[in-house]
Amino acid sequence: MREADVLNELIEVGKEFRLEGEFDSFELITHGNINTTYRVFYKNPDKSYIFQKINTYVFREPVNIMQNIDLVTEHIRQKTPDTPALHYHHTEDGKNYLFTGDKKFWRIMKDFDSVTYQITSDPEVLRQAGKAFGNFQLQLSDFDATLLHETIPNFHNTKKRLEGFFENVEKDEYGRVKEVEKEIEFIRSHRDIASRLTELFESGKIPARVTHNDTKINNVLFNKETGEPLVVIDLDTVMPGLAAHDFGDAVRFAANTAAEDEKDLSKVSLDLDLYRGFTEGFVSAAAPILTEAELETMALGALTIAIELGMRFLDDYITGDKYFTTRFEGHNLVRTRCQLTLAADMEKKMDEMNRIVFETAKKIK
Ligand code: GN1
Ligand code: MG
Repeated sequence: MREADVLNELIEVGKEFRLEGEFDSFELITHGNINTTYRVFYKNPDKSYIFQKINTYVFREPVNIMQNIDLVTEHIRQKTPDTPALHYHHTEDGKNYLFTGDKKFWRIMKDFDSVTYQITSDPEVLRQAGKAFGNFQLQLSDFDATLLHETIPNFHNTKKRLEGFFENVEKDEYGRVKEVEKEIEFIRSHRDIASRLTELFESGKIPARVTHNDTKINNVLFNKETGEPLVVIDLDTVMPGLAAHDFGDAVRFAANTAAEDEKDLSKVSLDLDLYRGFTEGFVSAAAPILTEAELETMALGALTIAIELGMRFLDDYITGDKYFTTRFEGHNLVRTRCQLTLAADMEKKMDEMNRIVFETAKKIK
């Protein structure tokens, strides 16, 4: 889309939400892989907002997302009235979203004066992020999950995703399977271990919780001065899930020594100091609710999500790159290789990863 068209679109959307002041400028935020996000600046008074266009190919029922977010943020607000909370603006007819004539789905969130991290080598940052996601879990531990819409069914049902993936490999609709035999073989040989978490849940050994389900460190906003977490954002996938999913997704993103789409695989590995930082933050914050059986699945959660996401990227690659936003040809394949390399490294470090979880838990109890 041309810059001038984006500008006009944003101005029109801003008007529908009756924002104060005059439109000034905007910047595209490029970290998300699904929705399109802009930071938009207004003047007289000076204020900035986060405008998001929801990807309705991925989120088929976007109104349901907004209902979930309302309920969850309200629950958190009641528990911690003095801490910052997400706030969405409303249109004249009282809705926290806008469906435009051309079927685009928009929402506008209050912007926070904060810092975010894409990648860091500082374990303290991970400890704080762990605290934020552990707390999030704790705050929602008494939330009635039946109130939530399942915005993407079976989102972290790794076993089911694997079934779908191998069906798509059989179909090979885009003729790309021959390029990625090695990656498919890795996933095939890890099918059992990647299904274990789903099976533990299905057999009732670990409980379902209300989880965030997209715990990348860039979904935590930090206070610029104190370095403490301010607020957890991106609540689009808040749904019933497992504690190990939230723990694991955060670890596979933030304790990776490289970016999620690093091409040079020699840079990709799991950093145990970063891992320890996140574990200490998460486990200590969520300690009041985590069961022994859940603690046993934390490291497995990291391995599972790394394999699951590697498989999701590869699935998208072999089915024509329709789901994730790709920024260059073969982007999904680069992402796949990075996640699978990370998974292989985690596998070697599983004993140590488990030990760190238990050492941390012991210190707290
Ligand atoms: C997507 O767009 P973003 O960054 O919020 C994806 C996550 C993946 C992530 C990988 C709804 O999240 O599941 O882990 O990309 N979100 C959805 O970067 O599929
Ligand atoms: Mg997200």
